[in-house]
Amino acid sequence: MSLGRAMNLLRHLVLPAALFMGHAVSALDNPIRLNSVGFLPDQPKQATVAAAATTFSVIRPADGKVVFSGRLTGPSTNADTGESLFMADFSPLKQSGPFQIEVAGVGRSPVFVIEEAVYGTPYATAMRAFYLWRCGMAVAVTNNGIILAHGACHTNDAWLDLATGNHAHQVSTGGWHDAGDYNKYVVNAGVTVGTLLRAWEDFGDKLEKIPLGLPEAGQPRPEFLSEVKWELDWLLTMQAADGSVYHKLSTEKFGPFIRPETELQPRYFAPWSSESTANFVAVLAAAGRIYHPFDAASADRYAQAAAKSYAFLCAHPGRHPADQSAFSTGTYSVNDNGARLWAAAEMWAATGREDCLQDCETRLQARNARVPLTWDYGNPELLGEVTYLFSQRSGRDNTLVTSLRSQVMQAADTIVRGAQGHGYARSRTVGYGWGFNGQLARQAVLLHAAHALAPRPEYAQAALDSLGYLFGRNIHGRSYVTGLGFKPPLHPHDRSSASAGNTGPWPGFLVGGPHPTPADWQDEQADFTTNEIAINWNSALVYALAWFAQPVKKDLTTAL
Ligand code: 9MR
Ligand code: ZN
Repeated sequence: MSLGRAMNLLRHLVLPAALFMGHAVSALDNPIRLNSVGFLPDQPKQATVAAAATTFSVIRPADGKVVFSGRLTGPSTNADTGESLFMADFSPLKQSGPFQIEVAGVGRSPVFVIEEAVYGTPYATAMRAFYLWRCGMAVAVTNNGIILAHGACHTNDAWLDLATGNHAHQVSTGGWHDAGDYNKYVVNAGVTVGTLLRAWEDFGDKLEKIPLGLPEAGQPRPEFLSEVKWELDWLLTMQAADGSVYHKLSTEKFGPFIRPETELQPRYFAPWSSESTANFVAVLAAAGRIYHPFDAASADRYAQAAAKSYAFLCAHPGRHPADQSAFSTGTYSVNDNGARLWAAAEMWAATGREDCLQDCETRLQARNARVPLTWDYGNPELLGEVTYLFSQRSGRDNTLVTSLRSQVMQAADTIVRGAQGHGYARSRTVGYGWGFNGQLARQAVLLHAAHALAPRPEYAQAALDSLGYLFGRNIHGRSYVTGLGFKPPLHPHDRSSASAGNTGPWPGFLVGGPHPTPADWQDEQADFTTNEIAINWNSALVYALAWFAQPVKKDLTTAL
């Protein structure tokens, strides 16, 4: 076994047990747990109360005036947390403003807001997190009067020694840091860019009206697409001359918690892999199509690069993992089936090529058009399935389309049912594992696809309930997104913010979340298994928030 694999196994097996033994939920946590970001006026509204009581009221924090009162229902035992929980339903309250829930003898909930535009700022903040992740350039924003910044980093990326055996340098600056570490991994870049481009396709008209405060603001290209372009342009540099795509670009070992611009260890390309090549094809083909109206020159570059790597992929039909034995950094070594399906779907949607359609449909048939209930970088096929399903191109196999459509609806119904009766309305279709906060948010892609086929309020509500869980309706009674909601993480596993002096955590980053049990999360920097941040999880959060985001009155750019 390689050192890299052994290290990863060790991270998996030893650390969770050692870190979490005896961890208990703090008695200081608020027993009234709800989406502390807030609610849309017309959506159902519930809070969970982890204390015995019979009635509740909703009050205005400013003067304590009661605006709604009701009876708690329950208790019922929540299967996955084992808690006895009561529910407060205040759906009829539609008036805008900040509110709190008061339960006599228990206390008051965090302040939350009911407002049409309640998701505008969280969306922009989560999207702006990608800007703060940018590698290869100096970044700076002012947030609540505090400057969040880093210098131009990793400007010497990178060495080919570990990919080709030759001591040679090839320029591969740019892109986003992957997570709490500063490395760059194509597979994870793929699912991240794919999820973000899906958000743009589904919600772009609306997103264009929400400023992000990026340096590219004011250019003809929408800011959202400028941010994603930073990653796409780096991806182009990961393509080898033959069309294969290097698996990652990384230091040999995870580096220390220092400023990115002071990390001067040599960084290396890893050898190519079929999964990174397929991810590359999928996102660059999609980008070629999506960027064309806004930036034809970039779009053409993306389309050409995708076609070249697709040809390589077709000529190498077997799984080809990258040899990462020289590294102990993240592996992202996964089966390439899902990525190949996605690549074929995007190539067809972008070009209409018959061979790509056939490739895509053969792969869809092979999996009986099944759609995954939960997914991440290891199984991105849903992105291809959604592209195939909603493409306006002719020529598709009607039986396959019908079958895919019904599978999307069935899967969405399963997700909805999975949340029913759960004490925090968290769908039981998502377990508790590394990064599963991201998987919970990412179900919004499937729910939205089902909603687009046959609108049901339950689909939107399931996505809102997942956001509710992430923003505080959970066993910790806390937000899992830095800088947003009630008692958000203060010590995420994040080298950029942790080494930035006393800025505190940078806002808009979703942490991986509890596992192996719902309670096993600690707000500690060392706990990378539950409290790290990562681009793939944030892309899922951005997607879910983008669905419900409306432009806010306060222009975010004024804070920058
Ligand atoms: O998100 C990844 C998770 O699914 C894996 O179980 C884990 C261990 O291999 O790695 C996670 O990804 C990390 C990556 O390897 C390196 N950058 C930080 C990522 C988030 O923790
Ligand atoms: Zn960097």
